[in-house]
Amino acid sequence: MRQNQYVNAWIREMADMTRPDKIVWIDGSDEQAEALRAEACSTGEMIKLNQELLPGCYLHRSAVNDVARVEGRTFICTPTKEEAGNINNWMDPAECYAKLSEIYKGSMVGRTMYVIPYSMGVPGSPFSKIGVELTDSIYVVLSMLIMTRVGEAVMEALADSPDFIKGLHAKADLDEEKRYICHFPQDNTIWSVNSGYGGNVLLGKKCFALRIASYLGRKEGWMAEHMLILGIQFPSGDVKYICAAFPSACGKTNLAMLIPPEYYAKQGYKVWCVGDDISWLRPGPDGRLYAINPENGFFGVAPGTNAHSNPNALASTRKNTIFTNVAYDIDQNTVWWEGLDKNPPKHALNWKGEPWDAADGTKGAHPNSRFTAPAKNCPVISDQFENPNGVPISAIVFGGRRAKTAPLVYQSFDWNHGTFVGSIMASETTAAASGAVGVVRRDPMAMRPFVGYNMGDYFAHWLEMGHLIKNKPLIFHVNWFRTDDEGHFIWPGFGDNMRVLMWILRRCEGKVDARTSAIGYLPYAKDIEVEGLSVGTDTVEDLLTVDKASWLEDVDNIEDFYAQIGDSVPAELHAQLDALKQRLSDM
Ligand code: OXD
Ligand code: MN
Repeated sequence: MRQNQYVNAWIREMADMTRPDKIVWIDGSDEQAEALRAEACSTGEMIKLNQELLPGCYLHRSAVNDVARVEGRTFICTPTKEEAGNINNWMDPAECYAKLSEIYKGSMVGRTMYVIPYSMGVPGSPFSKIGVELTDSIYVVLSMLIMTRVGEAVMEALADSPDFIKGLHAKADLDEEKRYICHFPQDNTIWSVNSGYGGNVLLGKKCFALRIASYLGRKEGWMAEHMLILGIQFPSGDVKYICAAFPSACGKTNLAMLIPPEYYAKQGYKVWCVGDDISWLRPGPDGRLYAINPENGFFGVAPGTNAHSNPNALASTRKNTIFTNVAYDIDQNTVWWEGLDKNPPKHALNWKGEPWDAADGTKGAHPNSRFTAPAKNCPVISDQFENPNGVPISAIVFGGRRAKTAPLVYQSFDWNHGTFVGSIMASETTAAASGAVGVVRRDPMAMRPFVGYNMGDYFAHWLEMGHLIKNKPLIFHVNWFRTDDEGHFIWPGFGDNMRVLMWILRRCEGKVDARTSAIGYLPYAKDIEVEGLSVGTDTVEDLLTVDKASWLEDVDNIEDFYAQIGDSVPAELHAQLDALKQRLSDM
């Protein structure tokens, strides 16, 4: 493989610290991957599943204390605390390097260090960026082979440049007390230690493609966002693209792969998935905003994925997929999770690898159990998925899980107001998460855990991008999660969310009127298509109401949140908040 002096020098330095027995370069070949799979199976790190039912599929279990991202142990190590801001955890870079060096020291003795050259985005695309991850985990290697583009072509694209993101991962002894996920944006460096859970160790994903990339985007005039990308194809063949940001557990993967309701399907509408989690966006030569999905696979939550909720995601997992922390069906040598179907295996192991009987009331799969599946498996993957120039974005959609406050959909007045709408995004905690139910967590642009610098400066960058994009997408907010007095969801959701997306696209084309409200433009209920739905236009009307009292309460909560972010919140957003308050008072 082509060598690069900067990569080599850095590997030497990291190997001097971690002291692996061997260093192995990952070339992206099937032969090498197959040998690593065999090795992982021989040590018990992975289980080869039934190759007739699930060809190329494997099961992996992470340590019981290591099953999710650890926000409390995730740090942004900028030279000053102010650059990281009040929402991020901050550590002084020198202190962090020193502290983690102690943990890394000798941690790979008796182990192999794998060198994974990878590209986020198609190698050679103007959007793409290169990373090299060093890891002592075969699971990480095999997962990165699914989630990113790995191997020779990447080193060719890097050529003699020093411009790559350096990621070091060591499992060490998986000690939670010494678990750290640290980012050094000024050094293009990520250090992750004492974890084996995907979100903490597949460094191309949240660490690079969101935290480091958001920092680079600000410096270089583009955006890294926690957004899915989908295309809606009209009967004419024309495709319009939408980016959408939702906090974790609000159905991003489901929306990204939605199945059109019959009403649209029979007219010839189709939906294509470009990405389910991350978008990199930059203005194109025609002044529009273009997006790529920098990833090459889906790292989806398994529980709840089924033939009704998301048949396309389920189909994506039927080959060449790694399942993590799901239940194991011993008789069939397959996997199972809550919500897959109503037939839990009779003879099974739970996600911890213990004998498990569904009748005892415990969970077979961990609620955050995952599948790592190649994007190309998805039956509705877009033919633009590999387009190096990305797809033009007509609309940006923000969303949250709100039982009462947010209406089904509204449109922002303009880009600055849309930035404000993104900045006040929020979700209410559900019974599925630990802690109190119904507590509002503000999650601006769904980026709260993922902005690699000061949140207020991130807002300023959004406002600045408004000047750089000549033909701006329109910005909307949706809420699929309003509930009735008994706590039942009112809107049917899933594929029927397309009905709302269609209103959004008609707004983008100037084909439908809207009414001005205190919070933005609201649809006329009659303009949301309800044919074939169990809910009618009256219910849609209810879903579009704006309750003054709950919004004023929300304004107080937003004021507190802005205060928490501090002085970096742009004056423009304070002005937007004041204007909202005024409009609500005038209601
Ligand atoms: C994810 C997340 O894993 O947002 O995508 O937590
Ligand atoms: Mn995500």
